[in-house]
Amino acid sequence: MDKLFDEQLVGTLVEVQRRTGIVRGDDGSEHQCQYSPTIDLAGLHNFAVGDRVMYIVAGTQQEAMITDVLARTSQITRPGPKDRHADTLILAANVDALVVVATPQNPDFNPRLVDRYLALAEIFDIRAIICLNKVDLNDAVPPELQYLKDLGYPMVGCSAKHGQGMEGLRQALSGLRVVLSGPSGVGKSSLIRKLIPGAEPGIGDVRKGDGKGRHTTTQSNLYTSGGITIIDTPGIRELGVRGVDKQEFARYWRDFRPYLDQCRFRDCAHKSEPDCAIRAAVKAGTLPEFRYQSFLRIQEDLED
Ligand SMILES: Nc1nc2c(ncn2[C@@H]2O[C@H](COP(=O)(O)OP(=O)(O)O)[C@@H](O)[C@H]2O)c(=O)[nH]1
Ligand SMILES: [Mg+2]
Ligand SMILES: [Zn+2]
Repeated sequence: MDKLFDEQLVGTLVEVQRRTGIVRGDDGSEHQCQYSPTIDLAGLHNFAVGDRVMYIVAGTQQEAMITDVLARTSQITRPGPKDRHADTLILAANVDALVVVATPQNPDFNPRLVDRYLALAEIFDIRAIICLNKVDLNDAVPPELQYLKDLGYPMVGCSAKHGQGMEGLRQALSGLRVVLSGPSGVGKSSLIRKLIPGAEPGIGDVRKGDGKGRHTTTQSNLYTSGGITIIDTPGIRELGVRGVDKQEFARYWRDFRPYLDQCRFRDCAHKSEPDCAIRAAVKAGTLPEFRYQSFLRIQEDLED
């Protein structure tokens, strides 16, 4: 007997393709759905992996379809092409934490990049967790990371290759939906493979049915295993700090906040202004030079 009304279900978008999206229902079943043309994405910019959606499953009368998108609790965004500022791209939706992956060596430890991702997490208003991978190569914690840990950013040391610290990382990520960030080569894909058995990060999901991997690097995927959910999104490397008000930028540096009201000028850029509380704190050694240098470098990229 035909149902009079199609039952709308709630699920999570685990893969976004051009004309269809794969929705995982709360019962674990997956459905390849069309997007209903009636959905108004204006405020949401685009469908993103991690979105909570309403959908109807395929029936005799119609194909499976996403009928609505629920409001996001958070989103990781990337500015569109430089000449098209308005085109913000949502890389991942409803993310609990940004994991900032760094290495002591191979590639060399780069505090500037760590600071950049930490600032992005503050901008997106999601928590950050620092992951020092490849501790098998060198188990000394860089002093900059120790400083950031003391500031309150959780830090876990591990080795995706040899297994040290992986249990600690699992515990730190347990119950969270995370995105791994960091430059190429720090071990993001290796960590995902370790945390999510069967995941093939960077080459698309392996569908259960046919077992064929989709060999594309542009698509994002959502993986879940043992209470950890990871959204693997290739665009994460191009994350740039743009679209942020230059005047407000210093607020995203957690350790700068206590000083910001003490600069002589309200619109102090903390560069060469007299009586700048930030520069005074750096000079006095209360704020570390590396944080200030990261700040200047990234602030420079922002438009006035
Ligand atoms: N020694 C060591 N090498 C690792 C570790 N994790 C990853 N690698 C290696 O680092 C290289 C880059 O790893 P990959 O996961 O592709 O990094 P991604 O670019 O961040 O995704 C590969 O050759 C990995 O085998 C680790 O914990 N220790
Ligand atoms: Mg990778
Ligand atoms: Zn100042």
